[in-house]
Amino acid sequence: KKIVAAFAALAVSATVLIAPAQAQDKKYTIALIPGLTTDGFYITMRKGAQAAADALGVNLVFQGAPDFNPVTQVPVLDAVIAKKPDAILIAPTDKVQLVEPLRKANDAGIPVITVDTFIGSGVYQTGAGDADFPLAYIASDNVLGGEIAARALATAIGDKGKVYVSNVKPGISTTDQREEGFKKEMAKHSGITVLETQFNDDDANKAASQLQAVFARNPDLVGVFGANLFSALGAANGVKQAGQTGTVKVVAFDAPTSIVDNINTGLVDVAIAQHPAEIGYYGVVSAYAHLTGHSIPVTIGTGFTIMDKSNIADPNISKYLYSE
Ligand code: T6T
Repeated sequence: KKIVAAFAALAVSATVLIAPAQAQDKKYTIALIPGLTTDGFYITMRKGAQAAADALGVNLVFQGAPDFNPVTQVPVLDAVIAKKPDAILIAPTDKVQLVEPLRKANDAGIPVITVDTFIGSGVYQTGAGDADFPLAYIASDNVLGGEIAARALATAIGDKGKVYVSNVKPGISTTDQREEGFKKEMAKHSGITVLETQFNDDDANKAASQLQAVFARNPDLVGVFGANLFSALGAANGVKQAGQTGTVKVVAFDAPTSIVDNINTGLVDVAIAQHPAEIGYYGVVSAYAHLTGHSIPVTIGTGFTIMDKSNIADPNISKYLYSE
């Protein structure tokens, strides 16, 4: 009898122990909406997000548009909101145009965290402005990235000559900040002239033609900063097509696998790899922490890895190349 009673007591305490654990067993669904689906940067971000989702038992939904454009991203966002996920991670494709569409998510009680890009000023949860409602912003320090790019290009061109920025379009927080950081740093280099920025709409072919047009107008062009993956690939192709490999120096933001060849052949001097997997990982962790009652930092800054001929063969460096 005594033994039976002991078992009964054990069963009761076991129930007590198990009950709260079961309450936390809710399977959360977190949606990740990238800037576009066919970009190694966001493909890598998804992998990091999936790793965190697997570790936490979260259901991750990845849904995006095929191009980097608010006109195609907003309907995707609306469709995601209609499915009522527990949280939304999103790389907004425009600082202003995504504010009202994201407010709908927030008004529907869906927590919003922006990854890579931000809306408004990017300073959230302050009560200031009309776009401070996202809970957190997780991204590279893009102003710093632009400064790093400028210093690398200045070194590559011996601190003198004409350069320009190949950029996507105005209104994107990341690429605007990279250009800002680049120009801020270049203002300290009196021998360098920064020509007018060329906007390519995230189209590498357009970036390549623009390089050739700028070079035709400025045969003394010595460098270009490609402010994102497609801008950089396009600008580098333009340099190659113009037969200027090694003469017109290229500093690239982002690190698709093709950058390895471009670095090894001397077409690209330096590539600044972001850590998109880290952004995705901490995006999911932050959303989960919030959903389970924990406070989260309002900004999380992720790092860079600088790649050039001297280190690109090192596995500790090449592991930061983006997935395809
Ligand atoms: O550079 C990344 C990202 O940080 C930016 O917001 C948009 O372009 C990329 O996705 C690269 O194509």
